[in-house]
Amino acid sequence: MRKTAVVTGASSGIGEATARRLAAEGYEVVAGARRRDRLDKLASEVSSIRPVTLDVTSQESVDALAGSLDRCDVLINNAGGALGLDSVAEGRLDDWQRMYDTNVLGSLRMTQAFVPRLVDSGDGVLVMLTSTAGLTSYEGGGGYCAAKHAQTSMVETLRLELVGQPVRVVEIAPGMVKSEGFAVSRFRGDTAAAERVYAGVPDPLSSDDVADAIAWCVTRPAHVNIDRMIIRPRAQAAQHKVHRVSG
Ligand code: 8X3
Repeated sequence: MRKTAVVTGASSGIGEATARRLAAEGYEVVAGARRRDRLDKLASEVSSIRPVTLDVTSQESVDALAGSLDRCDVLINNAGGALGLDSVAEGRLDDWQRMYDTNVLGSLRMTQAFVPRLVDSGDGVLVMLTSTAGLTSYEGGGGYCAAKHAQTSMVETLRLELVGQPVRVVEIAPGMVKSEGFAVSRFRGDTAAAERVYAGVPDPLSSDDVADAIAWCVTRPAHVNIDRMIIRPRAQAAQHKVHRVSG
């Protein structure tokens, strides 16, 4: 029986790229997201991808998915994102709440629902998509950095708590990724503002670069746990140190 991977936020960006990549690695992939039309298109292109409507902010939705699956070998907690680039002093409470509910509590809901399946699989892998924003704070990053720091803490705690169980716990912390949607969502649809994030950066990471890193971690032998992978473009030496060329 083929191994099953569940990917959240699979309708675009890193989630979609990871669903495609794990399917290519031989997994049956359950691709979850709210935007069902996009998932259906993805599934029409890749036969081993099964689309499921999933809202990680809804306990009912998460429970319905967990109850419908016979097995889960790999869980990719990818759903989430950033909203706004406001200072802490001026940040909108509802943005913070939304970021916490998707990134942190969404990952928690999925983790709680799927850890028993991962244990049952005999070689489970849980991958948490955090960010370099989970390791370093930056101006305007307030709510997003706080949410990503919480996820980093959650994944560290989980690894301690699951030691002795047949489950690997992996954190992927990407830096600057030019993915469809991330910056556009952060700037509430302002595509010009989103483009400025990457202006002059020779080669930001792509979603495929991150999916490649995830696939490598997941496909290591069962006793090899990659605790955390920090992955940045060559042009980004640190959160604030980005090489840009003009023209
Ligand atoms: C995205 C990286 O630098 O925009 O997770 O926070 S950053």
